[in-house]
Amino acid sequence: MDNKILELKNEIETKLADISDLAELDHARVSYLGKKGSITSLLKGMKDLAADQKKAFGADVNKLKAFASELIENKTNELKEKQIELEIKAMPKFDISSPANLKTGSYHPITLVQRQCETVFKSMGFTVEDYAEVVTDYECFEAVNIPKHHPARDMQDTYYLENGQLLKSQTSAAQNAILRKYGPALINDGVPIKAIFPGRCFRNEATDACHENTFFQMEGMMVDKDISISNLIYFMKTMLSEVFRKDIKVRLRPGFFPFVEPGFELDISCLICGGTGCPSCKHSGWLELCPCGMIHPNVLREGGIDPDEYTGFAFGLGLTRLAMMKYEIKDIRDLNGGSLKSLSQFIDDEE
Ligand code: FA5
Repeated sequence: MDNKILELKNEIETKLADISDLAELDHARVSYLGKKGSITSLLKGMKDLAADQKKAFGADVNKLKAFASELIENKTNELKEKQIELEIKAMPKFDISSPANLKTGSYHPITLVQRQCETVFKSMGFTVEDYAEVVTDYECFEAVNIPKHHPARDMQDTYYLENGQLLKSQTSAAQNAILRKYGPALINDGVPIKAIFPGRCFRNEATDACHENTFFQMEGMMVDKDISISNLIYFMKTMLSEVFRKDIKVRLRPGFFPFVEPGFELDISCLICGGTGCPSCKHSGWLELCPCGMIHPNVLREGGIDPDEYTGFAFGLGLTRLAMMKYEIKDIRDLNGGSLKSLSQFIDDEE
C-alpha cells in the first residue's frame, strides 16, 4: 500500500478515536470524505500516476474510503447512543409521592406525548386535524364499515345523547371527513392524503389499571397510489423510536377491525415491568398500543375515493397508553385524577 494512503489511514484512526462529539465527527467526515476531503484528493491525484500504478492505487484508496466510512458510521452510532443515554438519565422519573410543583403551570403528560407525536408526523409531511367529540352514528360507525346491528359494535359501547348523537368511541369517527376533505386534491392533483387526528374518546366500560372510560387516541391515515403495509410499518416504527428516543420492541399480530383489511394489532413490550408482566400490561408483558391496517375498500369508497386506484393505511394509536409507557405511570386512572401533585411533575423533554 502506498505510504500516503497508509499515513492517512493511521491519521483517521487516531483522530476518530479522540472525537467525543457529533459536530466534531461531522467536521472530520467532511475533511476526509467531502468533495475537497483528503481521500477524495487522493483519488483526484491519480491522474498524475503512471498507467501501471493507477489500478492498484485506485483500489487501495477505495478500500481506505470504505474503511473510513465504516469507522465514521460506527462512531456516529456510538455517540448517538451515548447522547440518548444521557438524555434518558436527565429525564425526571414520575414519583407520586414527590411534592407538587405548584409555582408554574405544566402540561398534562398526554398533551406532552400528543405534541411529540405531532412533531414527528408533521416532519414527515402529515397535517394535524381537529375533530368533534360529539358525533353521529354514521361518522363513528356506518362510514367506517360498521353497519347498524353489526356484531363489531359490541366492541365499543359508548355514551348516547337523547338526540341520537354519541360521544365518539374512536378517532376513526373522523376518517370519512378527512377522506372527503383531502380526496379532491388527491384525485385532481395527485397530492397524497397524509393526516393525523388526535382526540378524546369515550367508552362505557369498567375501569382498571389500563382502561379508562375517557382516554385519548391519535388516528393517522395515508392514502395514495401504491401504499403498502411496508409504508405503515415504517411510519409506526419511526414515530415510536422518536417518541421514546430508543429502539422499542414491537410485535404485530393479526387483528380485526371492520375498517381495515388486513388489520393488525401493534403491541410494544411493557416498559413498566420490562416485559415480565404487571397489572399495567395485564401480566402479559405486552401492551396493546396501536391497532392499524390497510384501509378497507368500503371506507375509501364511502369517502369518495376509488379503491381500485388508491390504497392507504390507517392506525389508531392509544395516546393515553403511550403517555403511561413513556412516563412509567402504572395506573391509567392517575391521569384523569386531576391531582396536581402528580401531574405537575412532567416536563417536555423536547424543549
Ligand atoms: C380502535 O379504536 C380503532 N379505531 C383503531 C384503529 C384505527 C384500527 C385505524 C385500525 C385502523 P381499539 O378499540 O383497539 O381500536 O383502540 C385503540 C387503542 O386505544 C388501543 O390499542 C388502546 O391503546 C387504546 N384504548 C382503547 N380502549 C381504551 C381504554 N378504555 N382506555 C385506554 N385506552 C384505550
